[in-house]
Amino acid sequence: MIKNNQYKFSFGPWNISEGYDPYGPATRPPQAFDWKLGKLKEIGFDAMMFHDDDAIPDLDSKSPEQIRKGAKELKRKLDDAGILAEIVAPRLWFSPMTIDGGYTSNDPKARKYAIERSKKCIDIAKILDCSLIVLWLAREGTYIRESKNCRTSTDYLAEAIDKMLAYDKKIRVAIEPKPNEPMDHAYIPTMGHAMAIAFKTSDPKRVGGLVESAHAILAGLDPADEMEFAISYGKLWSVHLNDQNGLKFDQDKPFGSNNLRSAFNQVRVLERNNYGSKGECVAFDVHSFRSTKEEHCVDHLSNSRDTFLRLVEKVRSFDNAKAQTLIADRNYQALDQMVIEHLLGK
Ligand code: XLS
Ligand code: MG
Repeated sequence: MIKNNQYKFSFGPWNISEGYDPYGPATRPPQAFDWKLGKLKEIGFDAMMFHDDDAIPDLDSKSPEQIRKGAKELKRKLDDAGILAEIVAPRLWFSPMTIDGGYTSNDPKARKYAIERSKKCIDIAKILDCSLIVLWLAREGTYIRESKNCRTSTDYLAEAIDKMLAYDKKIRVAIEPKPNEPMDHAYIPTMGHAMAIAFKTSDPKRVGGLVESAHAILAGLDPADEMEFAISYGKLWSVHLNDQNGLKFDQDKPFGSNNLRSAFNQVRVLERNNYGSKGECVAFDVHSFRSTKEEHCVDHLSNSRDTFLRLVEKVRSFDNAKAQTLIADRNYQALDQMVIEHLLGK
């Protein structure tokens, strides 16, 4: 394990997964939550991310009292392990109520469900001492563009966020944009959309973004630029580092697995903007390859962390003065080669 005393690392229970895909069953046995929490600590992570129902399974069938009790038990477990809860995200894409979307469903009952569920998510976050609510807007879009109206949907989204902000004055909402999958067309596909909708809400200061590398790549964008764009608004509140081989299904490959230079540039952006200095975590939203054996089922996480820390060293040892001279001389040819040689380690 590489030593680290600057960054706080995080992952979610779903990142230790069983290997099923739409074409075949699981290839590894499920691991219990306590086992995952133990591993998280063992491999040098500091925080855990949660969906509301990772924290409280079968959330929809539980009473407020059961939810409170479950969240308190979880908080005790996290405290005993010395682990923070980084984010809580409402999982709005599993329920039969959200088949046509949550906040943007055409059915008012479904929209109401989505808000109620988001409030439960906030209740859980509060008990976990976590103020960051993440919205990955999975089904807020459609397969059939004529079925929904972008203007109405944008209003619905801003109204839903407003209701969350009003429900608890301490929370902040970070939108995790993704252009597609599960939907054909998703609303809020990029960080630009996320920043714009923040300014449509009643309290823009409390609405920001989370960049997932793979989602930016799926939108045909550069993850490092998506991050620094949000940073320029003071709104990059988390990152989901991973990798993605072009325009395919969401692959969630280990960080740097596909494009080391892009990974270097993502770390470079985080480093030069002091990311983490306000408590932001570096989260890895990565999955094991389906072929991974049980005994290697957390290696994608520890490898991503190691790659990140190795790249921090690469960023710090990059000769910025020399790069500036080449930039002043418009010698981008030499700059390009300089980056390649630096990454190759000569
Ligand atoms: C899916 C998302 C999801 C979020 C959390 O594509 O990355 O895992 O990060 O809801
Ligand atoms: Mg993610």
